[in-house]
Amino acid sequence: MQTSSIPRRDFIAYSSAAIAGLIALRSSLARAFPARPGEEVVPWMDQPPPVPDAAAGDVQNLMKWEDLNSWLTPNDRFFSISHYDRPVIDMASWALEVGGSVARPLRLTLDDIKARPRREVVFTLECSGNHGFPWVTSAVGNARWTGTPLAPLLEEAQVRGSGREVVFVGADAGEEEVRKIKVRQNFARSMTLADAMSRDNILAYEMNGAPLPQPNGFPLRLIAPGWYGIANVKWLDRIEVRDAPFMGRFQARDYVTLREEERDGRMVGIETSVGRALLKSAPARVTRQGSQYRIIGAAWGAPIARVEVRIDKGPWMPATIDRSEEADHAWRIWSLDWDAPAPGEHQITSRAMDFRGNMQPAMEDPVIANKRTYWESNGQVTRRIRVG
Ligand SMILES: Nc1nc2c(c(=O)[nH]1)N[C@H]1C(S)=C(S)[C@@H](COP(=O)(O)O)O[C@H]1N2
Ligand SMILES: [Mo]
Repeated sequence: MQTSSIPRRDFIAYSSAAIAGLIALRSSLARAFPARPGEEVVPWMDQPPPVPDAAAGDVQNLMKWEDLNSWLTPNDRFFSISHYDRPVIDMASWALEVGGSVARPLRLTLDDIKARPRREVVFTLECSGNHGFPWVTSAVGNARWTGTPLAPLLEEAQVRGSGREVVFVGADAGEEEVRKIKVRQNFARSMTLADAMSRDNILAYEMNGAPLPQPNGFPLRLIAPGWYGIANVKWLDRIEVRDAPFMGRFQARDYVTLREEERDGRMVGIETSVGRALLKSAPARVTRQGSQYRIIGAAWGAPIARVEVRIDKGPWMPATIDRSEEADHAWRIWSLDWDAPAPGEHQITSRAMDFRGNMQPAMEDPVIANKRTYWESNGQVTRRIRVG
């Protein structure tokens, strides 16, 4: 599977390279992106509208897909989303607390956390609202996150037998109303104890080798690879083990998907909390070198086996997946050469397939068409472009 999907140009290079040279080639490919000297970027015709004023505080720094030219998203080009304030943490008094249903509560300064074992993970973080509104189509980015594994910390705190959920609490807060009662609440999200204990989870203090930027959660955030953005709590302040399910706003009242499903010929509305990431892809940019066009995109949300591209109403064509940079939870960059397209307007759609045989759903698929809320919009993305 792996071998048959190596792009042909790479395969030719591999077979003619000496073993020693192969290692050097690998590391040079590791910096590659499907770019050609002197190419120009052809902008999409269907540009997203600007972020509305009412959401401009929450959603910031959305990238322009046409600007995507690296596997890792630089920190200054990484989007940020916050639902309350964006707290500036006073490091003189900050410490992470681990408490609740634990036998040994912990209190750790940033230095304590940095002194613990270090682990890094490259993870593509997407907001589950991405493509849910016309103005948010690029709330996704790929970064190398560094921190300390979460599981040993929970083990040290000795979770009691009754503990079933782990709540991650941010320093940001706002006023919420529950049955006419107003209460100030911190941003918080939970996971089952088993999910929290996943070896993938880290408490991250670095992003792409720099201290975590303030908009992305300085000094510390949860990085939960394989989960939508919402689970990756920023400005982390407290980790609390609870005996009963957590029902906070961003767990149980918002970031909830309402979908109608057929049951014995009737439609039944089912609400689920947004959690694990879903298989997705999108065309990112079209480049041009004379009459040679190339479509480049990204695919993420699951281990990507295959990406196909459709131009107008034509056949689905396999894209070449760049395997030079691979990480379990990171997006794959793909490309398709498009030689001498006819002048005029064209539509470009991509669809991703994972190694389990799942396919990114079409927009008409009931799983998307019968979804009533905007979260988890992982339907196939179509972009429009003018040639010539
Ligand atoms: N404390 C806190 N963490 C948070 C949020 C928030 O509002 N407060 N927003 C979440 C959402 S909705 C997303 S999509 C991701 C975005 O991460 P980023 O801002 O680093 O891109 O952070 C998540 N973590
Ligand atoms: Mo989000």
